[in-house]
Amino acid sequence: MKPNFHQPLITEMYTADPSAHVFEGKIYIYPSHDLDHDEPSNDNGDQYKMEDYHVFSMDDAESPAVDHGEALHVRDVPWASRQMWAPDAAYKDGRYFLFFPARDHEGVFRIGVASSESPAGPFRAEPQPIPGSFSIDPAVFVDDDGRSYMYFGGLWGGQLEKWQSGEFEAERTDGPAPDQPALGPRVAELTDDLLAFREPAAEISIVDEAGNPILAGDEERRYFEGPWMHKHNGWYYFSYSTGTTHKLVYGVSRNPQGPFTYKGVILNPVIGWTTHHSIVEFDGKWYLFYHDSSMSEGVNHKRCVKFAELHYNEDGTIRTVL
Ligand code: FUB
Repeated sequence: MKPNFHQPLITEMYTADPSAHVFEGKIYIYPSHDLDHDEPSNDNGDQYKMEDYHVFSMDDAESPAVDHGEALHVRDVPWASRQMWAPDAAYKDGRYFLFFPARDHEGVFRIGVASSESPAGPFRAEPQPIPGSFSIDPAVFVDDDGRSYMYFGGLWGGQLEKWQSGEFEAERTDGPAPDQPALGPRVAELTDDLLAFREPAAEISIVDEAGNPILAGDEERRYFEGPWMHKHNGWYYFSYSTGTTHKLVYGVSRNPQGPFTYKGVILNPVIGWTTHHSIVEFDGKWYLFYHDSSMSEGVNHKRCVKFAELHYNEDGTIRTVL
């Protein structure tokens, strides 16, 4: 059946955090696979108990999303113990790579890589997480010049606050004071084989039009989780979720590592607490892939992937998706 904008694309299971890419002439979607359970929720995100990934593809924007089956399971990742959260994928030199966060055997979120000859998987995981990786929500961007970058990081259950000193502090939950610059997402350039960071990850700065850092208390604009990078007319668009205010917003820069100047809202709050997205160009049109919790009538950890067309204004700003 032809999919409709803002309607669940995948109805046979709960899915979230869709990372969409065009591979081999099709739209491939790499979502989280939400488990259907009714256990209680908390601010640490323990209800997001995901164990595996399925990959989906659409022949074009008018075709249904086809499930290619289980692409990777936590039991096949030696270093991971639980919570296979929001993944992303990339293509380089004839191989496809799946990047995913999970808790290691000490309960610390790390980011792993798995690879395959096919965009649909199955993917074979590296035995160790990426050295120097931490927190959640990897998004990998391969630039026109062949250089690749991973963006990542998430507050609260995503553990970013625990890394403020550069070391993991298990008990630390406080972020910067409201009048201080917000905690930034991280970026690291990847090695040519996409299996490692070239250098330690750096903190990204997001600033307002006057060049002042967005403050931790500015919950309408500060970074929370779910980064995505895309390029349009020579500008780098860094988009993300504001978490507690449930928006998808973005900033732009001439440099893939920022600083990014805050520009506006891509999507207003949807049904459910989390909001997480990707942006992809297919056949000359741009699409926003996102999720909400409408299919479960509002259960935060039972989400469904949706998509809609995305439009730019003449000045390059993004029109809020309605
Ligand atoms: O799916 C689990 C977590 O919820 C993701 O990592 C976050 O971005 C949020 O969508």
